[in-house]
Formats: sequence, structure tokens, C-alpha cells
Amino acid sequence: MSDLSPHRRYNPLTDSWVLVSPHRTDRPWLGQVDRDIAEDLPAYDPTCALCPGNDRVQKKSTPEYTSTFVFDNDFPAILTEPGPLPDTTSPLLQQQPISGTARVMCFSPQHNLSLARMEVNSIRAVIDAWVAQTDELGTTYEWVQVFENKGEQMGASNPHPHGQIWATSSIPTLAAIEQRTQADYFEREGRNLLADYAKTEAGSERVVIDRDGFLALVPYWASWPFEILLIPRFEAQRLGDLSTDDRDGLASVLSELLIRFDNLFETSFPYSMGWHGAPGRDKAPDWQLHAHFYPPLLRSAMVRKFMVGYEMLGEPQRDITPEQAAARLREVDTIHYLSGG
Ligand code: H2U
Ligand code: ZN
Repeated sequence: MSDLSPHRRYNPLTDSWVLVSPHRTDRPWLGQVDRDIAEDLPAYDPTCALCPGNDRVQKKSTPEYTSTFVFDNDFPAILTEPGPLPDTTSPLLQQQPISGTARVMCFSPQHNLSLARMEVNSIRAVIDAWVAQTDELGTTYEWVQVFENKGEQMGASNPHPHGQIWATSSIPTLAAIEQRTQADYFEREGRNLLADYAKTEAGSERVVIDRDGFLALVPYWASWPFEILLIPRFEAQRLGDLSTDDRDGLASVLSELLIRFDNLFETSFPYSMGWHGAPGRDKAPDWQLHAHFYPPLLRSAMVRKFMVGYEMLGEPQRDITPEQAAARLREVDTIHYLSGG
């Protein structure tokens, strides 16, 4: 693939393009080399707000939980009651009120774990908690964003395995774009965009995992080097549509994917990931549930991709092709490098 010429690839979900420059993969690296941040963490950290039994701010405390634990974020970015808005006089100065709920979900009581190092049945408990949260908050709010921002390189403040849930009265920008592109495709083709895409990619060189009803692949239009799109192979609009069997399959596939991530550079692989499901509660045959994984690393635990320069001013650009990235992820072991197996 590396004898390909520079070209652009279209992302039908975001209606945007990415520049692929395969010939540049051998250029010398003279940029930043991060400090290797791998460190031995304790299973319990008395200063961690997310560890069982510890104090949080405002006289709150985290209980002695044994599986997952969800609490209202003590520093929420959105509030349940809308307040005053700035005065504006020009149509160019638009604003909208927003209300919402922000929660934190601890994936495990154990401070030094990550989803990649958790047992499949503990990952299954996280999936159940995601389903419960989206079901509950989806009755009140237009959009429920489940996400995990993992690792110091992503700006995460605490290594304790955790994710977040932000539920809002309005649909955020990126979700609204995906809603439009999926609706347009459905109207034009009479079929579901991501279901068609999953069919198109069956057996392709971009597939990393395809089993138990789930497809994990480096999408044709990926902008991050090891970006992954995870799609159920069956019709599912929201996390709540997953049966117990589906959730078992997902737990196993998630575990494998995250172990492959960690094994790629033998590091606790940083990323932002999150779920996109149909907004509201109505039937939405144009929507397909999916998860995005956006990891920043490029060529080692210490060398990451920067979305700067041309990317901030033009469009995303990548050197290593999605096909090469998928091959790398397929090559690595499915036993975690720290498990000593
Ligand atoms: P991040 O490192 O991904 O930001 O996650 C930590 C979250 O936990 C963050 O959103 C919340 C922060 O607001 N938090 C509390 O709600 N209470 C605390 O006492 C500490 C951190
Ligand atoms: Zn902790």
C-alpha cells in the first residue's frame, strides 16, 4: 500500500475529508519525544477521589464499592437548571440555553487497572452500567454522551479507571453532523449507512476484529493513526438495544481490542473513546450504534501524532495508511504484555 500516491478519503459520517500521504512514512522523526509515563501504581491510593472509601470535595465521599460506581460529577460542565444568558443584539452572536447532568463512572475499585487489564466479566459490568445510564438519562435528555478519556497524554487528571457521562438538552455538534449524514443516506439509499459500511468492509484489510456480532476496524477515512470504529453487525440504535448475549460479545471484543492497543507499544494506550447512539427514544432506523476510539500515539509509547498546522487550518492528514495501522493491530498478541502469560 505504501506505493500509493497522496490522496484524500471521504468520511461519510462526518461529511469531511482526510489527506493520506503514504509516501511519508519513512521520513526522519526530529520532533517531540515524550517521557515514558509508565509507572507502578498502587491498587489503592489514599489520595484518589475515585478509590473506595475516600473523601471527595464538598464533604462527599466515595463508598466502599466493589464493581462499578457512578456519581454526579462534583465539577459538572453543565447544570440541571438553566440560568441567565448573556445579552446579545446581533444575529451573528447566537446562543442557546443548555441543561444537563454530568456523571463520573468508576470502572473498577482497583486504582491501577484499566479496561484493558480488567477481566471480561468486569468489562461486562461496565457495559451494563453504560446501558443503565443511557436508558435512564435518555428519558430526560436529547443526547447522552458516554465517553472515556484515558491517559495523561489525553489530559486525564486521574489514572483510576473511569469514564464520564454527559447528558444534555441539546445534541452536540459532532453528533448532530452524524445524525444529518445518517438521515440523508437513509433517505437517499433506503438503507442504514453504517450497516452498509460494515458489509462493505467484511474481510477487508482494515478489519482488526470481526466476531461475536461486532466489527472493530480502522475506518477507511480514519484521521488518527490507530483510530478504531466499533460497529455491531446487527441492527442496534442504542446501547439499550443490546441483548445480554450481545453484551457478552461486546465485553469480549472490547477486551481484545484494548489488549491489542496496549500491546502495540507496550504501554497503557491513551485514547478518547465514546458511544454514539440514536438521540431521544423514538425508533431511528437510519441510526446505527457505534463507538469511536481516538488514540493519539503514532510510533511508540512516546511519539504521538499532533493535529496541528495543516490539520487545524486545512484538514486532518495521516502518513501511515489505515490498512497499515490495521495490520499492525492484527499482528500483536491478544494476551496482555503485563499478564506474564
Ligand atoms: P478526568 O480526569 O477524565 O477529567 O476525570 C476526573 C473527573 O472526576 C473530572 O470530570 C471528577 C472531575 O470533575 N471529579 C469529581 O467529580 N470529584 C472529585 O472529587 C475529583 C474529580
Ligand atoms: Zn483510585
